[in-house]
Amino acid sequence: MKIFNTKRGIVIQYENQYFLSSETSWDKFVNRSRLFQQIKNELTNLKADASLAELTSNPKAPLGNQEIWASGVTYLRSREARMEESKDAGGGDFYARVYEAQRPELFFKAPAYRTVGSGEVVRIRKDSKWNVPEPELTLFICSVGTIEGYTIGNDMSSRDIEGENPLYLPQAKSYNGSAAIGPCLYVPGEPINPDAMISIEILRKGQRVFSGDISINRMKRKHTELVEYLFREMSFPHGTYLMTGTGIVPPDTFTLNVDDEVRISIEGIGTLSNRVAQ
Ligand code: DO4
Ligand code: MG
Repeated sequence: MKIFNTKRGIVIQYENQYFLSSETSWDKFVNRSRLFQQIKNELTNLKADASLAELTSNPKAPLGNQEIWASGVTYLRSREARMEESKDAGGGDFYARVYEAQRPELFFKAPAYRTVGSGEVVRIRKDSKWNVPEPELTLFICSVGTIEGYTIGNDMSSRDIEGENPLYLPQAKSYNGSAAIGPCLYVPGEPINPDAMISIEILRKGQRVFSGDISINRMKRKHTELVEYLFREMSFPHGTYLMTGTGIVPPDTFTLNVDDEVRISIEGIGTLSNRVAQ
């Protein structure tokens, strides 16, 4: 089941049919435990409407008042790339340690008003020369702490700023337009397929300049482990999103340019597509 936040309201796609929910508040609609079963029950009172399909090709971010949090160094590739970029600053060892440590790296990425949806622009900072997208499976966790759905996230990152000093992480990671999620909230009856692939392609003037893919089962940590730490000392009255870290980092010679298009796909969810601006 996929939930789209559209200009006409909340559209549910289930078994190739489309339904408009009578609930108009995104926060109220998504922030429920056993979300799949609850929505499925509600569908029995709704009438399928094929004309709603069109709205799902131009959705808003699947977001109300949820915060976006992120996990770091959960894949070997992220650990390697970050050790390399920060070695001159003497920060490399921290990434190796956090990869092995019991406590994961969790950081605040963005409030809703700094987050964009599919079809909108993500930004690179004017004071940075080395920028990459980070394609990440993103969990939706309701306020009681259970994983209820998934979306695709782009954790835009300034590698030169983070590499200069790990203490600059908030500046490398959080700025206007640094987070993208979408195109929908995927709410399956079971946890997502552990072998689902994440893939990314970056287009420049229509030509592919980078592509990569990885299976989500290459992640070192369990989704529930990340959630358990996130919820230890924080409450989320509307539920929250949690990006689970990147397993794909372009080579060190690559940086994003203005007008590049970043397309991130995850099996079962769809494609998050964003143009880059400054
Ligand atoms: O340690 C810094 C951030 C890591 C991150 O964003 C990732 O691994 O995806
Ligand atoms: Mg990341």
